[in-house]
Amino acid sequence: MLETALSELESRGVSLLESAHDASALEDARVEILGRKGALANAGKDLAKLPVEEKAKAGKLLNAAKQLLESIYERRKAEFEKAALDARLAAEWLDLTLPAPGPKPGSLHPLTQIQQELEDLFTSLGFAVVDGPEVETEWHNFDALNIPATHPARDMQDTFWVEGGYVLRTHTSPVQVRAMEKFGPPLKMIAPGRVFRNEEVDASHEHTFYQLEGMMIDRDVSVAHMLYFMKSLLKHIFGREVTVRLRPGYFPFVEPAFELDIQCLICGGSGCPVCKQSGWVELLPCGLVHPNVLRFSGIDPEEWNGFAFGLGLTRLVMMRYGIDDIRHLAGGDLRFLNQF
Ligand code: FA5
Repeated sequence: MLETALSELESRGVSLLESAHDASALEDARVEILGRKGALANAGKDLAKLPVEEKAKAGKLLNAAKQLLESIYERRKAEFEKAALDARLAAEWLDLTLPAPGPKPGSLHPLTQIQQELEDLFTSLGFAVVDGPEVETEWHNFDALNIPATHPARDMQDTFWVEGGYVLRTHTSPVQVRAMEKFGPPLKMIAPGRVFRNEEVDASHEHTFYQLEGMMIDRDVSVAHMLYFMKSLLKHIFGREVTVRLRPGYFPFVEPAFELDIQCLICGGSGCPVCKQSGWVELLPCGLVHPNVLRFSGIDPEEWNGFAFGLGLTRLVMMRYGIDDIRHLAGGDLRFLNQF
């Protein structure tokens, strides 16, 4: 009786273990057949109840069945372990001979790109590119530009004062003064750079922004010369005619003074937050250098005269690329910068 039962148990075990399709089905089969409370263990209990003379024979059969089933289990377990390892190796395979990806290439900030384009243009026109300090003397930033301490024009450029009579420069115009002092006439120079103002920040105003100063001192310089260079500048940057308007302006260091505005390229002139709904953006104030400014820098205004302009470089970048908020340019957000 027990012999028949054992042989049935053996074939059921063989079929369960052989047909397991994955490691977890194999484990289920092991528990059912070979486990502590499994079919073989139960058969062992039945065997204990047999009379002594039958016990030895049945015991041998049971052991043989156990060995067979255990060997099948071990073989199948090894098969699944190998398959799992192969799959992992295939998934994690790495070609160590491939060249490393290396650092991501960066690109120049749009402000730097336009600054460099303008430097190239103006050097080709015979201008020098000069630089000045960002922490300026009060003299260079204001007084030498015909803006004495009591002049109301100081209020138009409220700034950050540093102890000892220094200011964070409010414009690039002090570089005109330094260039006149250093080189004297005749002079053709541009000065791109960072400037600072105590400013209410909005879509078109930053407290820290960039300007590009231009100056030419020679004999018989006229407004026509000035317009020629400013038009060349705009044509170079936009590659096409853009609508501008020239209107009277006021700066103590030029006389006559003009404001050159560009029709807003964000809204096409219909009005938006960048142009404060006016359709025009202040971009390029300019004028003929005031005789006092020449005199302060040791140049004789009877012999020499000149023009100067102060381009809003950050605003120019906004117009060229259609950037509708100046704050994008200082944010350092790579999602924004990667577009250029
Ligand atoms: C000046 O700073 C004069 N130094 C320009 C000048 C030079 C006039 C030489 C005559 C001769 P203004 O404050 O307008 O002027 O600034 C010049 C330009 O800088 C503006 O037209 C504008 O385009 C830009 N700008 C001014 N304030 C800001 C600001 N807060 N944020 C961004 N751009 C500004």
